[in-house]
Amino acid sequence: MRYDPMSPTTLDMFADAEPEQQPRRERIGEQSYVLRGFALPWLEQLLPELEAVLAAAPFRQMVTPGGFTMSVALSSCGTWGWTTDRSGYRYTRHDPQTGQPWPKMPQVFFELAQAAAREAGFADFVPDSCLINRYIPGAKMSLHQDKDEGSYAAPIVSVSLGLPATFLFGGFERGDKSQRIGLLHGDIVVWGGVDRLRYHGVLPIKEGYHPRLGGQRINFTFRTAG
Ligand code: MD3
Ligand code: FE
Repeated sequence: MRYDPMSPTTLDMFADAEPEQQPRRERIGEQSYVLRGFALPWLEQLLPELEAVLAAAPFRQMVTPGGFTMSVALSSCGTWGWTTDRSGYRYTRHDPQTGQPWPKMPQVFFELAQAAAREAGFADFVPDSCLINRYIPGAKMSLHQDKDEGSYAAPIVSVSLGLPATFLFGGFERGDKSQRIGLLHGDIVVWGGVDRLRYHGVLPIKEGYHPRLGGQRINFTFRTAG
């Protein structure tokens, strides 16, 4: 850093600090952003609501159409819940395990997703589905596209909690080179527009212990499905 006798000390202090600072908003694609720590101020409101949703619709491991049991356990809230079984992937209004409608999306979930979408340039995001994924160490999600929604006009908002993950952000074909993006507790990723159909996945979660969530990673995926 060049010494500048004309610069006030206070401004110099910020000029020095800036390159060290983790940017709050990282652009990872044309219309994709990581919002570092965005969910942290919301956490103590989110967790009790998460408990209530899971009491009504507990995590369960689902089977893919190919007959494989997913390593990630799932639940949902909102009007539409994503499910899979031997007959295919789809959104349903009812939890197939209880026969009950999926739990209502807590207001604070909706508000967080909408605030994050706005921060990434997507005004008025109205999610009607929140998929809740639980990863224990070793669990992963193979490269895939999210193609089960009625329209691709809306963005997708993903909230990471608990153990860290390495997210794979690929291209438009399975074989395209993918970026590896580290996601920590409280980070939010928003994808939309031209990036909406990019391949993505999650590498196997490493053993660890998170002081607030224990030995797991929980991800909320907000979508407009209906
Ligand atoms: C990139 N879950 O449930 S959403 C999923 O960490 C899923 O559990 C991820 O992928 C997880 O389908 C987080 C990641 C995501 C969603 C949609 C995208 C990434 C995307 C659309 C385009 C590009
Ligand atoms: Fe996905």
